[in-house]
Amino acid sequence: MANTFGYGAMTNHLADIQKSKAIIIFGANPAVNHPVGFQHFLKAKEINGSKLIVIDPRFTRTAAKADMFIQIRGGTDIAFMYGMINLIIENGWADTQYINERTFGFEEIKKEAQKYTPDVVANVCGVDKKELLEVTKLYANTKPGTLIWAMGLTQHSIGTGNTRLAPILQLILGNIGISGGGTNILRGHDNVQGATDVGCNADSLPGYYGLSEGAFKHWSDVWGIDYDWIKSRFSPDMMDKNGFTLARWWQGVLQEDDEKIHNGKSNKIRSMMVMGNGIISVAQTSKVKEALDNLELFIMIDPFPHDAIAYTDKKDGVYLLPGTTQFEVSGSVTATNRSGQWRYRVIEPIYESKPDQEILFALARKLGFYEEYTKSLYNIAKKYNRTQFQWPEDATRELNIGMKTIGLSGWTPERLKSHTDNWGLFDTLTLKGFGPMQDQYYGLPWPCWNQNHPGTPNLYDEHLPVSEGGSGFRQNFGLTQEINGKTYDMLAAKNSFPPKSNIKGGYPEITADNIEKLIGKKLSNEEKKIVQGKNWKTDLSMILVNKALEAGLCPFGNGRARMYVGEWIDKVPTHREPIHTPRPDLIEKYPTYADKSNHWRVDTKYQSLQKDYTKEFPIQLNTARLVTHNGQGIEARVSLALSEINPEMFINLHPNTAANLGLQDGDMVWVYSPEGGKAKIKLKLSFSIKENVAFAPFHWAGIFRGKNLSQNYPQGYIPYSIGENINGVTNYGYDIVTQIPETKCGLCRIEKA
Ligand SMILES: Nc1nc2c(c(=O)[nH]1)N[C@H]1C(S)=C(S)[C@@H](COP(=O)(O)OP(=O)(O)OC[C@H]3O[C@@H](n4cnc5c(=O)[nH]c(N)nc54)[C@H](O)[C@@H]3O)O[C@H]1N2
Ligand SMILES: Nc1nc2c(c(=O)[nH]1)N[C@H]1C(S)=C(S)[C@@H](COP(=O)(O)OP(=O)(O)OC[C@H]3O[C@@H](n4cnc5c(=O)[nH]c(N)nc54)[C@H](O)[C@@H]3O)O[C@H]1N2
Ligand SMILES: [Mo]
Repeated sequence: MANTFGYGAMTNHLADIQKSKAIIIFGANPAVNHPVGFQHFLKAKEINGSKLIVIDPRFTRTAAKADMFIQIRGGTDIAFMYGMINLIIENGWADTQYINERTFGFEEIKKEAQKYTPDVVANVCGVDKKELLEVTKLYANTKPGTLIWAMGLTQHSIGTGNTRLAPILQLILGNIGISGGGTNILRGHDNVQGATDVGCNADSLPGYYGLSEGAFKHWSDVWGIDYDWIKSRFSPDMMDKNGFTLARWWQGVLQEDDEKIHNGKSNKIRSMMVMGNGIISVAQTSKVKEALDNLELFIMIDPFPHDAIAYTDKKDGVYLLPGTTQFEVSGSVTATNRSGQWRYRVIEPIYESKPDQEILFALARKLGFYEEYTKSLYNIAKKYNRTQFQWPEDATRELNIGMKTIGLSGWTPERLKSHTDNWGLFDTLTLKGFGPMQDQYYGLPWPCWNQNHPGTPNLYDEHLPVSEGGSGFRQNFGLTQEINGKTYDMLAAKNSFPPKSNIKGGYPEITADNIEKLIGKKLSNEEKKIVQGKNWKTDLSMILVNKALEAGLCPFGNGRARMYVGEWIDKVPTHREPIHTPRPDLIEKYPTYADKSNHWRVDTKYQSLQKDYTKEFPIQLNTARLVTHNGQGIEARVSLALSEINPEMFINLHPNTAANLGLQDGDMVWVYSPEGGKAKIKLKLSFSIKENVAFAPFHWAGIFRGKNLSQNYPQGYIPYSIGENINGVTNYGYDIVTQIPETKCGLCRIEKA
């Protein structure tokens, strides 16, 4: 299933934020969710005099540290960013040279931005137009500026549009590819970057290769197994299709409504194995519960007693296998800034718990494909004259062989270990190493092209040679593109290239066919034979990558960043009202998408659901995190100490809203959703949100529609703190590309219980 919550990567690194002169945060609360990383924001302010700007519907702990805080209406960031872009262009604050040399599609963005005059933005976003002007003036004129986002931008039906427009704003200001700049997406779980990179997504093989025949052939090559064998494992029409996502897998079990499933011959999902996910942490948990009840087999592999056990009424075919924690395993993980870390095991697995990979190996044996599953590991062992593979080192070596796209060939276990071992020999501000670690960046942030490459501290930086971590933009989208019949060059302009480049301008990605011309040298006949028909992504010999680097060229070429995507529904990012909007008067002007059939194997509703709900459901519901709890919450709610700090589920309302509803602080209230969900929660009054907005954390479970489920946990394993799960009331609504749930932006009604 897709990692529904994964979005992008940091272009720069956390310490690099200290070099920013302006920091603008859209929909992230690092003081709470990245409290260690937040030290870099505070240092930027205190040491570098940086200005901190926070755009959030809620006055957060991060906002409390801001120089400027704009309390935006949830779900309207596109309108706000276009408002900024419009003012930037009008006032001549755009970096025209950068736009001309390194980007594509600016004129189309300009056209869309012109619609967002300060008056329009004030109306759509619920902000003062003076605030928009002040923020824009400050941010556009204080450089370098870094743009930070996290879940406040992504968890929307227009999440993809949000995450396209934020980098576009940075491109227009020339803020990408410089130290102190960039778009820095603060990632979620430990190793979520690594999990995305290795392909825990339903739309790609490892390394973002996709699901094409070429992608399968590449990985067959890496794994040393027959492409035809892999092909034989799929029904013919499903091999290249996206899978289900975590957000909507339940639709693959339930078939009772008008949203069809498109799962080929297999039809319904009958069993599910969950490894390291809370499962009821997505919207529509009553549907999740129904789907769990209807599975034939449900297996959870987790170090803790999973809340989903309490949720389902299923009596048999439910298994909880004791998994290990990160302290009982070792291996490489990827940090939020793309740097690798080697993690050593702290203790042996305790009691009867087993590391995840042992469970997977045992399963592969039972299912009869252990040999194919481990073939590449045994092939690597052979190269080292061993009869057994070495876990986890050989798994990392497999990534070195296969993951060209993001440049993991330089991440050998030996190098990663030496970074962890010599942790104290790196500069904490620049990541540069000293002594034996000289000429390397801490953790070899990817792309780390080969075993001599130092890693890439900041992406797309044309101030450094490629061999020292520099590059232009990826040349991914063809040599030319058309807009309204006019053809545009997709290679970077003549003057735009990193130092020491053999080509003084843009060039395509490296292939066997173009390499001699680009590097200005001949390959030997033998080299030619080896790389024939390959490109830099599929050439396991490393000849193409190494030769490119020697000529100062980047394997992925030197192209233009794309602001306009002709083949997408929103060719440029487009503001659309949330499906459940508190401003139904704006639906006509900013309608949501047409319903989408076969969206990650299920039909998904947009326009057919969008209408005026505000009479019955007048309050906008925002959900997010607390510092003491984590994710679905089981890890913290089985801790007595953490449970004591934040012992109970709550929902916030502004005192005026509460008073209008006849409610006071401490009342138990029923929260109702348009989809028929309800939850009984304690009311806490707060000035951190505007009137007619509610805020709730999503960390609780164990009470469902007022009913205590604690007898359903295994004996002796009832969490210290249980409560209603707010995802019982978060609304239907999913992103048009990734299908992430619209959990930041629904509607509800609140009544005294
Ligand atoms: N203590 C703790 N730390 C965590 C986690 C945890 O559960 N607990 N979870 C980890 C994970 S998995 C993740 S993904 C990260 C998430 O890190 P963050 O994204 O920082 O997490 P949230 O608190 O969910 O949301 C951030 C902010 O988005 C705001 N927001 C909501 N809607 C909008 C909107 O439409 N526009 C704008 N501009 N802002 C909006 C919310 O009010 C909230 O303040 O945190 C990680 N760190
Ligand atoms: N309303 C609302 N809903 C949300 C969000 C929101 O902001 N609002 N945020 C969303 C986001 S960004 C996320 S990431 C999800 C988070 O939701 P989940 O991913 O469901 O949250 P976690 O509680 O982190 O679940 C991780 C599970 O993995 C287990 N685990 C830890 N280490 C290991 C290991 O090594 N092996 C195995 N097998 N298991 C392990 C933990 O015990 C835990 O049960 O919630 C999403 N849901
Ligand atoms: Mo997350």
